[in-house]
Amino acid sequence: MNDKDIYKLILAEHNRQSHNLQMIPSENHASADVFKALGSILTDKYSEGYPGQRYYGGCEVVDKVENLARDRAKALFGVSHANVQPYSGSPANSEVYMALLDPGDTIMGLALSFGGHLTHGHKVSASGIFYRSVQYETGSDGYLDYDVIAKMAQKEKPKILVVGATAYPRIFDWQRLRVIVDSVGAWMLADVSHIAGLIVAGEHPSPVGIADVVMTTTHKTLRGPRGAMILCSGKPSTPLKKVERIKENLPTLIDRAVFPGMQGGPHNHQTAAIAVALREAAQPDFKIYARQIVSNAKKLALELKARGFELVTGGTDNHLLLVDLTNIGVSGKEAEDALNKVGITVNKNTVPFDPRGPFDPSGIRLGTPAVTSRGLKEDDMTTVAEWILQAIKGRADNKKLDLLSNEVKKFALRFPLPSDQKV
Ligand code: DSN
Repeated sequence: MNDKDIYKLILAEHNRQSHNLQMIPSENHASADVFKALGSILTDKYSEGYPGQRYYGGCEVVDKVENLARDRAKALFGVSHANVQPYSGSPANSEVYMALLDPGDTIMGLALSFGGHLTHGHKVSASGIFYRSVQYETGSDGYLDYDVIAKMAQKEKPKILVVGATAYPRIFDWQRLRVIVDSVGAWMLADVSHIAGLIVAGEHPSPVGIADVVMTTTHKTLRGPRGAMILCSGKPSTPLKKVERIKENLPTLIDRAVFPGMQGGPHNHQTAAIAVALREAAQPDFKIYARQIVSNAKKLALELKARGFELVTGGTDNHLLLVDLTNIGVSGKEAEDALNKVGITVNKNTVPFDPRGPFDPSGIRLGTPAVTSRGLKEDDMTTVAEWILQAIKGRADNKKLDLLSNEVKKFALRFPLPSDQKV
């Protein structure tokens, strides 16, 4: 690479990732094939529009790429329509709102400080600025309280109920949520970005066939490139005729909101890399991988609890753990910093009813997708839990943190990143 400045930084990031354990639950390690597609010549091509209906010439190859990605998405998730063009999750959610709502309509989503997402109606995001937003919370036990959600829906009459989270360690009862949505005649959007890989592997119930629209990013448990997809069922797109906002028109409404509503040219290198990841996720060993993510998370939960850590909801059903550090007497930021020093990368996070602010909240969020991609198993979670305890306890002792950091590095290097593994 001629640009030595960027080359050095890429190497530095490669070293950081391979010397450390990445335990931010929304991160993962994509395969060498995904990287190859991302770094390909497809990045040079403009192709506004959809396969067979483009505003540019020379799209015969990228049409095939996009069709392959769409077909693989449809087969993997069991839907009849997939839009694979969203640049990432936040634009994808905005596109769903644009498809189904008018400005000022009511969005009801899980509050960010209770594990939701900015784009589920948080007041400083477009979803909270251009729409009327009402936010539900979890109960004091950290679980969603479906009765409370039902009552709020009756009172607020949302036009769309958004279900999904970035820090919720339990499964979603999609059927129960559908009953709530139907009782007020709203749309239901399932944002499964965090759990998509678990869903396709059968490790978490699927909202397909229950929610009206399913949105997922492609780089979390699904282990692809950064990107997103919007999935639904209904009749295929029709040419420029105006269409009503009814279920059977969902594909047309979504496609028009993505392009030309929100986006211009699709990122064809990203689309190709999504197709690669979807093929990988359809292989039998992906099921084993997803089962191991959950198994590792459950083991880590047990080991942390045995060391005195309190977990929101007491444990996990999925890939992530939310640790409330109040009883340990350390803040989320202090814990994140201490763990960063020893090479365990996590992120500070609010816990339900957090008395502290988001810049220095009471908790940390931990996840197992990335370390499972490197091959860590249940027994390794015991080692990791002990390091977490030692790093937090010894946070003021730089000598101790250095020793721990060497141990973590030695251990981490035994598990090469998937993109470095010989296949
Ligand atoms: N920022 C992502 C996460 O960390 O969960 C969600 O977009």
